[in-house]
Amino acid sequence: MRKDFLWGGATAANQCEGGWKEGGRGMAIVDVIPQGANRMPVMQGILDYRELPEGSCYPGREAIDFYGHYKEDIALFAEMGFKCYRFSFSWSRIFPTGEEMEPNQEGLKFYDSLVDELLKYGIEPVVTLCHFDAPLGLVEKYGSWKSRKMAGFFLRYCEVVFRHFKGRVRYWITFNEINMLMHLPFMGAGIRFEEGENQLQVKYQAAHHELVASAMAVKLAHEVSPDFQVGCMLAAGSVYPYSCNPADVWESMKKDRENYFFIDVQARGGYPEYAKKYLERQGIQLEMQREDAKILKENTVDFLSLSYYNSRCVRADGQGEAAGGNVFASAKNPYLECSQWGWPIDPMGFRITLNALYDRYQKPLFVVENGLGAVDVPEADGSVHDDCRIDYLRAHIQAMIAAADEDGVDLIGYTPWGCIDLVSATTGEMSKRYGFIYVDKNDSGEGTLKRLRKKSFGWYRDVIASNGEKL
Ligand code: BGP
Repeated sequence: MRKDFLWGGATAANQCEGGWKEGGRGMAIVDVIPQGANRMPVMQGILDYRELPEGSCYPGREAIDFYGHYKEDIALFAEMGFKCYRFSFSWSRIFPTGEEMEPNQEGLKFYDSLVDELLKYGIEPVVTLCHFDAPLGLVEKYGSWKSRKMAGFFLRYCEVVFRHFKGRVRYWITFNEINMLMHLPFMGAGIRFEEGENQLQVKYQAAHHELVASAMAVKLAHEVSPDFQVGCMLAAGSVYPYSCNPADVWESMKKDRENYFFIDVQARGGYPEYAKKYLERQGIQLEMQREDAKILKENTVDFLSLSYYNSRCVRADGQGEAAGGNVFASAKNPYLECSQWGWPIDPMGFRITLNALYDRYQKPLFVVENGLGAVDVPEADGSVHDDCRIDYLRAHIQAMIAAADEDGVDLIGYTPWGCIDLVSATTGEMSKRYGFIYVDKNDSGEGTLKRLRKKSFGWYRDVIASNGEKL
């Protein structure tokens, strides 16, 4: 691996920060996403959070209280030797309702302190501007990304943080897993559907707004500092044909394109022909402004970031078993084992995905999420033996190193997801743990929030120290 490879870890404000009422923070999308059976319909935008029963539990509000523990947590990251740390700013901590003309100074102060703490240890901050997040005020008043106005509010927020953190933060990611908008539109983008609304139309219109906003953010970033590196972010995972039947192969290509669409716009600078034809066939007409095509064309991203948890699989006949636990519809791949949450485990697919993305875009890749969600139970002495996580990460790191060293994929860094246990995005559980650091909190919200080093903690420290040679 290259000597300056950025080993680190990743979290996001919506799932770890908590402190929902601290420091003048405004309400955010995550604050109204409940735990339990209502979670999925709310995230899908088909159940209105204002209709939830009283007493619903909202795990993101406190999360693991990174807000109150960040110094302790960053010290642990430093102990593992992190070269970088990916996290997100909470937009509503900086613009509480989204509409203020001036930022909330207390919010900026919090991130000043967080960023300075990282820099103190020589850890490079990698900031996601919008990780399943937006001020609830903008959701309520404008319908979030349904409205073009959202781009203006987003840009105001970008302008403030770009100028404020210039010289301290270099890597920026615009929208986390931008393609998640198609699957969990409320969680991803604050979209709630009205009765009878054409959902596909709404989603693609919102996507257009985000894509234009992302390109405008790239433009602004480069104006503020030529040093800034701005990336897009894809929930990646190549789609395999279930068989060599050409119908399956064609289906897999179409499925891949549903995801590539976003990155084709962000990295290549315009709507691809297949997407224009698809939208036309679906009867979708997007409202675009005259300058949009130019903005998209002239402001492509500097790098591409991605999450990879698993590959996907598709059958043209739609028959057979579905892969469990997956927000992306996928057929069950008979060659793969699955995690406790039913997500397929496919390290080879990681190498395939990295190669496919690099072949297609020829831009540096940054792996900003990967990992295994699993149950961990601390022993009486406080040790946590998470060997299955080590096995998962070892195999994936090997595949990633092969992609870099044998295939020549240009890789910037690797930040496994949930380097410290945090709230699961899809399930809202604490028990779906990804961390090298255990956090004492259960699914009912009880626990001391105490942090413990898992076995993987020492293992990953050695991986980093040997630049991936000691696995
Ligand atoms: C990605 C998100 C993360 C994260 C991860 C794991 O989709 O970007 O926010 O949560 O998946 O998913 P989960 O938490 O559902 O296990």
